[in-house]
Amino acid sequence: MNSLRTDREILEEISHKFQIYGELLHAEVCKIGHLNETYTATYYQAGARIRYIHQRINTDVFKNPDHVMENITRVTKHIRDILRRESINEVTRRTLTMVPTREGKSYYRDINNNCWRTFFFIEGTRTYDAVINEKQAYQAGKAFAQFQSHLVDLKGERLHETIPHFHDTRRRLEAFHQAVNTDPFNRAETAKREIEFIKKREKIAGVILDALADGSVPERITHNDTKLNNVMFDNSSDEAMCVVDLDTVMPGSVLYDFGDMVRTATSPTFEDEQDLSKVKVRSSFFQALARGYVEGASPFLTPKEKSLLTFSGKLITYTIGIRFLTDYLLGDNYFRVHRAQHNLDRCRTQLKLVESIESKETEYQKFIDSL
Ligand code: GN1
Ligand code: MG
Repeated sequence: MNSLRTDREILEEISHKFQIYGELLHAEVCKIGHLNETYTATYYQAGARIRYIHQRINTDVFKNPDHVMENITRVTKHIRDILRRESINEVTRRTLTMVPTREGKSYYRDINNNCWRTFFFIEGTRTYDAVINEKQAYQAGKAFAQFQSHLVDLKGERLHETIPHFHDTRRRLEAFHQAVNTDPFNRAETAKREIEFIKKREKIAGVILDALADGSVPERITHNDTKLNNVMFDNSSDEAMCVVDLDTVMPGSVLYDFGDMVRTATSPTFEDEQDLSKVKVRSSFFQALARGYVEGASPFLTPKEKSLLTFSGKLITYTIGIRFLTDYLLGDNYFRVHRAQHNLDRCRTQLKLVESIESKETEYQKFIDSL
């Protein structure tokens, strides 16, 4: 049966479908992200070892892989053109490079309807699941700001919405309420405090949505998944080289991007830390991140956007907390889990971070205003 094929067999097949002509030596699962399946594959090609990333797109989440790949193709080409025009060195370490299939397509659909795509592996870089020093927070802020800035002048049709209403906190709350009310796995009892916490703060849900709707915050092309571990840092200089995971690049608000950086680049902990006493936004990291972001985004950032940056950190963290809890209540179908209550643990860290931001919100925003 096909479903029983080993990773090796699957990757052997995949390896002949892309414009890679060497022999596959070995491949490893790359434990990154909660959704797609990612492999690092080493080939022997023209006398050298060369690595690629093969990735199976999660089509339950990304229902239209053509749209995802069209967006990524346009965006990476646009960035590559800018970097070349500016004579920046190491362009293929600074933006993702897709390897097309032998038929010239952006992805390969296998006999089981799995969709596979391939990128150059960016050598000499690494990712962090938790931030270690302020310089990294600064670098991450700057890297995502630059990414947004590169896309300000992308011409042509509006990008596809690869996941409609992705950061729509109101809709996320509706789904949450439904999960609490139906409680199909009888888990609500174990999350009483978290449910209350979320209900108490519902009024913040519409702030950015309303501002987008009335035009006071502009729609822009944004990354939408700006977790710290979507930044590749150079092994020796620790410079942020490249931002990856471009599946959700689509029209949105830069505020959500900044918010997700606050969520992931200011606490010393992993997203699923169980000791909540360790989970907190540290001021010096927040400041470094904000400095990097505002420096990079100042050419386009409006005063209104700037005034909502701290709030957006709270809002997106709250929103992701809601999503983890909803998934927990509904039986963990969306985010990959590795232990019992994993999504509940993830929700708890998010809510702890929300509290942590709340306690310093005015101070943090004052700092941003001073930049
Ligand atoms: C998912 O799996 P990953 O790291 O690409 C999710 C994000 C969440 C994140 C939480 C498409 O991202 O929205 O913030 O998990 N991506 C999608 O870690 O839902
Ligand atoms: Mg992602």
